[in-house]
Amino acid sequence: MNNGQQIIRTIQEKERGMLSFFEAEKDIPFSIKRVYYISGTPAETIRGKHAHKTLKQFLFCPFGEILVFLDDGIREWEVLLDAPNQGLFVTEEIWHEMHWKSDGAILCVVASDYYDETDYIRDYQDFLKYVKEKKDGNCR
Ligand code: T46
Repeated sequence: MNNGQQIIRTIQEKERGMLSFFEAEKDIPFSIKRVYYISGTPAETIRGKHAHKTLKQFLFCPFGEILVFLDDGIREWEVLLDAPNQGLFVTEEIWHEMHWKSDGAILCVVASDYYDETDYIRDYQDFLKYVKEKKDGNCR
């Protein structure tokens, strides 16, 4: 099962720590148009709770622990981001919620497009309706 998890290339040195990196086109299967990050978030905070109609994103957590719940309208799964060398692709039409498991965990995101509020589906019932209509449309 492809759950979106991706190892980020990392160089670990005993004394100097870890250097992780990814490169546009080589590691990320979309053009990166935006980078954002979320900081200063207390443990127990839940963010997200939406899906995107077209946006593709790559999430990673270089510090702390964040549990991400994902739902494509048919199946649900979760991915724990708890190491700097772990990333997660969240493609379009995936309901996602991020649960902060540690104080101040940092969520970094690279995205395939600029910020556009009209790309968000923020109501879960609307999301289920949207994916069902898309699926029924594709079956015709
Ligand atoms: C997502 C998850 C992983 C902007 O003005 N520009 C931006 O680039 C972003 C990302 C947000 N905003 C504004 C929109 C809201 O007024 O920042 C405010 C907070 O955004 P939101 O409540 O959507 O934040 P999260 O943490 O629930 O979701 C964010 C991203 O918005 C979303 O695309 O997939 O992180």
